[in-house]
Amino acid sequence: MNLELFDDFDSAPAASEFLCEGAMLLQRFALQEDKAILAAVDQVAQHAAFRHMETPGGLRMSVAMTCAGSQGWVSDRRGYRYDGIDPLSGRPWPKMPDLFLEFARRAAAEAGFAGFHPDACLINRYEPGAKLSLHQDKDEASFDHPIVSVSLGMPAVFLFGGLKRTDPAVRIPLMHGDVVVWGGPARLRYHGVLPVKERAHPLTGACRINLTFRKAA
Ligand code: MD6
Ligand code: FE
Repeated sequence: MNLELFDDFDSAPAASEFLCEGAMLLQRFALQEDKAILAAVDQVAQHAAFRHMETPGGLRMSVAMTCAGSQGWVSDRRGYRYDGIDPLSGRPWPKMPDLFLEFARRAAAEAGFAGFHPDACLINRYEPGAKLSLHQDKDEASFDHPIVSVSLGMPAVFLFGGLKRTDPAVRIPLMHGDVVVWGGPARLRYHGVLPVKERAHPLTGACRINLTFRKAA
């Protein structure tokens, strides 16, 4: 085999990997749609700009965020929550693009969660050095629905822990086009992203875009 073929960012074949009961890594599942998804992200960001939210403790998050859908995730001095209104514009968040809905539904089904219909898409933008500390996704009204997470652009190392903060975490490299689906008994596992290293990607430059689809309300 010519290993140089796989030296490139996006040339390895699609594959899926079982992470634990309820969690799957679908490698390069978003590759065919990468440009269309990134174009839709640009559209969303024209109406709801990327911003660095404040944590309840008053720290500026290193990751810049925006949202699409009838619900958006918000963090400020009052805490974390979902809200139908973008606090920056005072208007509803941009509608979820049909492409997003269809893609999230298909990825969830591939991982064994049929009938997923998200109402929130949180879009994270990482510049070199940006990170996400270990956390649980628990602001949603019900944990009966999975989360679908799409990684585009610069690679990152995903930390995947257990149900307690102190449980050991494994390190999972996430490359352009990779999708993680997460639900059932894995839904409340702690996870995070290590500081992203600079390694410019042809489509995004020195940035990583992550979309997470959720059923929030
Ligand atoms: C990220 N992702 O990959 C951040 N949450 O940039 C998340 O926080 C996340 O990837 C729940 C399920 C999958 C995820
Ligand atoms: Fe998360």
